[in-house]
Amino acid sequence: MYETEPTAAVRGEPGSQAGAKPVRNFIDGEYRDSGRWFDKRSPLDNALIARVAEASREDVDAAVRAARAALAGPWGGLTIAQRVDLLYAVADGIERRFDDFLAAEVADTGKPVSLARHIDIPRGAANFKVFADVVKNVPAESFEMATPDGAGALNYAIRRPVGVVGVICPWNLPLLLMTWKVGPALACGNTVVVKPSEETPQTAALLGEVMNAAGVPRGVYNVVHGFGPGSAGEFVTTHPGVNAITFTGETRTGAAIMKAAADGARPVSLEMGGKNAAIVFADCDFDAAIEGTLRSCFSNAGQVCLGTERVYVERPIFERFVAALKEGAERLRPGRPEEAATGIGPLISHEHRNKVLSYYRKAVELGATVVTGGGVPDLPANLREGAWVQPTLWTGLGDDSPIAREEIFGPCALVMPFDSEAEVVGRANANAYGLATAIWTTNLSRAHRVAAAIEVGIAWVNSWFLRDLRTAFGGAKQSGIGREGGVHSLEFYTELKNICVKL
Ligand code: NAD
Ligand code: 6OD
Repeated sequence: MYETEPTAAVRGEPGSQAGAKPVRNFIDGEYRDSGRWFDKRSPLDNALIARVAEASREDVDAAVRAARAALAGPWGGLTIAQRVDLLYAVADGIERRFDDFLAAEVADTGKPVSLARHIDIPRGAANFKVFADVVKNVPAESFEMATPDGAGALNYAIRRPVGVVGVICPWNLPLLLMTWKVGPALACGNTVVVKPSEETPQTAALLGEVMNAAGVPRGVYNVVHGFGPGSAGEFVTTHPGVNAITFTGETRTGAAIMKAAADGARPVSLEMGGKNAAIVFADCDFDAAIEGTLRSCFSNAGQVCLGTERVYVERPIFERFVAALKEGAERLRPGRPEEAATGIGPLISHEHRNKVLSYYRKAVELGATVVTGGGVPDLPANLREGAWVQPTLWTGLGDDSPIAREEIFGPCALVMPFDSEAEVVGRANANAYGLATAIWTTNLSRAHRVAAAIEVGIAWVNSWFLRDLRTAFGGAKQSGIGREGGVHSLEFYTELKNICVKL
């Protein structure tokens, strides 16, 4: 096994180094340096690719003040139609600079170009258009009311922005997940201070150029780089000028953010971890279930919150299913993002690889059968310094093992047999998380029954990660608080005000 020092983004001295691109904070419509810089290394080969300006408490304060000024000024004065036009211009700007966003996202994550081209960047643009359409088209409620004098009263509701929204983002789908929150926040008339993951600073920074080119007023979109505790993440979430916080990331981090938000009783929307189960019944379309399960286990090197890490397979097809999964996993070639044959990229960092490999070791210690993988792939010399792991499948462990209970967030899954519908529903639900599930069956009644019984926010039947952005998205149990998507985003990003008029 290849060993190296952890090389997640680390703090460094101010300044820039040869070959490393400077990535700056974007505050009040301008790119700004700061007194501290940290390194961003490529997950592919550990090369230093960027030096990132770490925002100080003062920088975050400047960003929040700019966001408040924009609310009170040019942004707050726009009509919905004017805001909608600007958000369409932002989406068009992302599409015009598609290749720049693609290059930045692939450089930061090492993910295959084919994946980022089809998912990350198009969704970055779509997130602005969809929520512009939502605010344009969704009415608010009204109630006519009888009164004793017979004249009556009319109640009607209007929506107002919540104010400055802090947006704290993870590294796995950086542009997609950031715009999934910034799109609706701006559509509703808020301003934002975004804290991208320290691992993936580039696309959030680049979006500042698009905002300026589209004519979005200064201060509406701000980006502050840095880490969590003692850094920009904490400075944003504890800032009293931030009115609401929307977060995507680990459950433990979400809990820390919730505590910070308690000061000032500020609302939070939390999209957090998962330990998602796929449930494969013997009557499934076998090939479709294999294709979908391979995607849900291994897309983005398993770094998708909705991804499958527990696969329950009905016993009559268990051996055949495991064999077909193994064959599919072994077809996934690790390689450079731009190569057409590349089927899987690296993990985001050596720090994350150390975590994933610790589970690979633990599975063996616990007595798992390693069906395939379990280590680090053999790679050409120019990639050996990267954060690579093999796609891995295990059998032979039960639901009580940490491999079945804890989120690993790597390209791996434990495959387990089951004998009845009631049994598998109980086992899938016996987990602290409740984000997503994928159910594979041709029995329509069973599909509806099981989808209703599984304790998750999102259940797919005979598909996975098929998204209609008008639908509710979020997690049950420890996977999240609140729902975003379509009109549900309006619940978080606006204050609904009732006006009662006595006639
Ligand atoms: P993370 O929680 O480590 O970090 C997320 C963000 O929070 C980063 O920007 C980080 O700098 C910041 N942060 C960390 N500590 C903080 C603190 N105390 N205060 C303020 N900010 C802080 O998550 P990650 O490793 O970047 O992402 C992977 C995790 O995200 C996985 O658990 C995955 O399941 C989850 N995720 C969930 C969803 C969802 O929709 N439910 C989507 C994507 C990822
Ligand atoms: O598709 C989305 O809107 C979304 N929030 C996906 C989350 C994926 C998690 O990694």
